[in-house]
Amino acid sequence: KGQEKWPRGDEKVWKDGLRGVDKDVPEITKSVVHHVQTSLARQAYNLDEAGAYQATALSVRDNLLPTKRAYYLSLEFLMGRTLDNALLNLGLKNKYSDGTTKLGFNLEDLLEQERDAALGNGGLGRLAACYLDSSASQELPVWGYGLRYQYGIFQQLIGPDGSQLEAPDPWLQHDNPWELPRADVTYDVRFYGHSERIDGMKAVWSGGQEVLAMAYDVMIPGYATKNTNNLRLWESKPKRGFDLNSFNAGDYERAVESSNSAAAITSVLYPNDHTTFGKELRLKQQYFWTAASLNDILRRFKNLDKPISEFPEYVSIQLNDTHPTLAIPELMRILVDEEDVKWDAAWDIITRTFFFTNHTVLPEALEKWPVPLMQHLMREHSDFKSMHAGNLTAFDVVSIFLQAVEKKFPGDRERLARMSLIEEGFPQNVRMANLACIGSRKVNGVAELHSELLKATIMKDFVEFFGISKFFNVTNGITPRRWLDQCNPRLSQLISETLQLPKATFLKELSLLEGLLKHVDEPALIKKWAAVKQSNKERLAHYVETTMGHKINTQAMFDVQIKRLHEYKRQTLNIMGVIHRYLAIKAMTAEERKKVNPKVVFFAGKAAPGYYIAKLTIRLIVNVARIINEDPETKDLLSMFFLPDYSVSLAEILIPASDISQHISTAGTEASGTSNMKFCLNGGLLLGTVDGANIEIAEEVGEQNVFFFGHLTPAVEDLRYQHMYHPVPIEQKCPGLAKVINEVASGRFGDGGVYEPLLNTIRQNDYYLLTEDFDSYIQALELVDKAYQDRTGWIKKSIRTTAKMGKFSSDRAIQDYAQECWNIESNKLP
Ligand code: 9GP
Repeated sequence: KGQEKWPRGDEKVWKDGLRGVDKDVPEITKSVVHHVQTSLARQAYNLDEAGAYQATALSVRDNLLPTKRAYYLSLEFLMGRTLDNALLNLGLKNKYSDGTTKLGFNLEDLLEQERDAALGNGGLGRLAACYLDSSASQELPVWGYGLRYQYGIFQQLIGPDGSQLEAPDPWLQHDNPWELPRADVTYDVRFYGHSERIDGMKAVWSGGQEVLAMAYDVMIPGYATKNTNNLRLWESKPKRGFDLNSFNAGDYERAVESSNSAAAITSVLYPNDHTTFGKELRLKQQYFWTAASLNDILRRFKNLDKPISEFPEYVSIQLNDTHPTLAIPELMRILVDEEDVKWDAAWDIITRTFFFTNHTVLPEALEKWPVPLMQHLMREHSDFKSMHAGNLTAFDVVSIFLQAVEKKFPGDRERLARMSLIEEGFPQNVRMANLACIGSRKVNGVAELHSELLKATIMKDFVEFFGISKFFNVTNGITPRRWLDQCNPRLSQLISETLQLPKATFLKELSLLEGLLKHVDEPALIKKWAAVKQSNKERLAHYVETTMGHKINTQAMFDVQIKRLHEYKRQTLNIMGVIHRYLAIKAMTAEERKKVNPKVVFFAGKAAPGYYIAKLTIRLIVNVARIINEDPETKDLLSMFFLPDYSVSLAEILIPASDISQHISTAGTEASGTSNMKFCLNGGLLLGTVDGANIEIAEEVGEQNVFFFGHLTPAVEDLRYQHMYHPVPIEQKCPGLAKVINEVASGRFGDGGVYEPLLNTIRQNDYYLLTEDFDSYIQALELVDKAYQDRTGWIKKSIRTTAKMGKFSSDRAIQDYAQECWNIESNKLP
């Protein structure tokens, strides 16, 4: 613009370098220009030699820095809202608050405008989001890869009869300022078609459907650092607009058919956790995503100009559950068919690159895919026939692996059948957990108990085959930035004042919270701590009043259970407990009622749309709430709310307000749980079974500060056996629960007949052992009431709980992965 002169060199080279689009610009020029622009923030036209030196040096230094990266492949990233988080991580919240106020807007109101990015079902997706925050905050080179679903997890509405209704979540309806569309980053992905072998080993895959994967980048700002990591989400697009021939022939439907089917791949998130249905579109999503991600990872690796055998020195890939397991055969295909790597060498690369995290031992939640479906969709990978020399496909892993097993355990046919990737049947199925295990260098569970169960159950044969050192544990974690500072700013501030530390210090080193223990008996702290909890309860009460029109007694104890609806999580136990309490209060004299501890019970969570029993549980909760909240005799002592449309944002309001929260899964079924950590970090006490991460939380905070009940994991199998073969009528086994069930069946809370299928799961078989744990559950609730009567004692428990939550920071968890698996180090920025 007039005086802007290009001081040196070729103007076009500078301009192309600045735009970074021209493929002809050499990497080195691009890299120097990049540093001029970003690291130095200088203008090209007035760059002097000193500046050019800096930029050149930074560019050279890039080559010295450890370039290894880890990639976190997750089909779900439950990010929630971004604006508040970005402001806090960047340390800009106060400035923006002032700025927007001057412009006549309240920042807090603007934050409410944002729609949650709800690209996940529950704990698994939220864990991935916490891990991205921790990686960026610790300057670890970890990138996420996922899918950019047009529709996230469905919106939950409650119908007039109390049932869950589902509506789409068009979260991209308005512009999304947090993503950068990258039209320059696209890959072709092929489905169906046929493959032909040439010169023995290599195969060429052609025909079928080709779709385009286009990248959208989501920046992940680290906390109190300039470092920003990237989450790359793929969107599917038609490779060609529409079929002109059909269009010209007047067949408009056919003309757009293939472009519609391409766009459909990333249109919607599957709303199931812990269940798979073997749906073709889901498998297509998985292949589309893993193929695009691997292409991208390989392209970046190739820029390093290293031999392919060194791939694992520069790349680690974490498989978040079995969903990305197709990356294993896909990388095999690429290495053998496209990169000319010999089969054995390729397999060696694979088993040094991948790492697998299992998130559940529930058998129904372990993914299996029908062989015919795979063969149909992914021609090139899925020749499942036995090996014949010179014609190996990616899935010939099956036979080669089984030969090795046979060699180690000769004649053990049952073991072979259990360990095979193929489950026999009609149709045959591919067991994804087995494939993920044999293709990965390490396998981990997500809490101590879960990792032990993994080794003792679904991975037992594999432990015996590979040896124990392949298996390890990383207990889950949560980011204290979102789950303390952002959701509970007053508590964060009080902690900062008490410890006399800036927030940034303990939010980055959570074990410093232990310093609170010194102050636990100080009356001033106890008073302030109680005041923070009270204000959070009022914030929740305000939310309920404005959204549901109910007034809440904020002096009552707040008891919260929020999670996906599932029989193993036993929301049913909770609602049966509430009814039991209601009946008990009804039977009391006025004098007795005076001694009752007033309580408000909150539920929130979504049920998978096809999960009938889970949906029935919601209906029961809503209808019981309608009765007891209107009962003039009891409503001041007991009320209950089902808050619709549970989300990350709603959790941010509920968690800081809880006095007690419930994590009451049948022992051995909840792999870890992460909301338990969030509640405890915010000073809410825990009522739970001896399961998942509850156990480690109790180890940290001391058993005197948690309320445990119920049978232990080793007893569960025997009890189930008893139920199956020596059933005892519920009236005999658990009269208290039988009474509650009879009240529901008799229609006290609306048409009892409706709930029969739910009640029968308890009366018959009782797989999740409610009849076994009910009595001790009720006793535990009584202990909670008793402890709550002593308010000062309760607050001290609350402070002690928060103080001991350092272990559960996702910073620790991500360091465990970085050291145990990925072998990456922080790229400290100046
Ligand atoms: O059910 C587990 C939950 O316990 C755990 O906290 C979470 C994150 O590790 O993963 C859940 N698993 C799944 O959603 C499906 O495997």
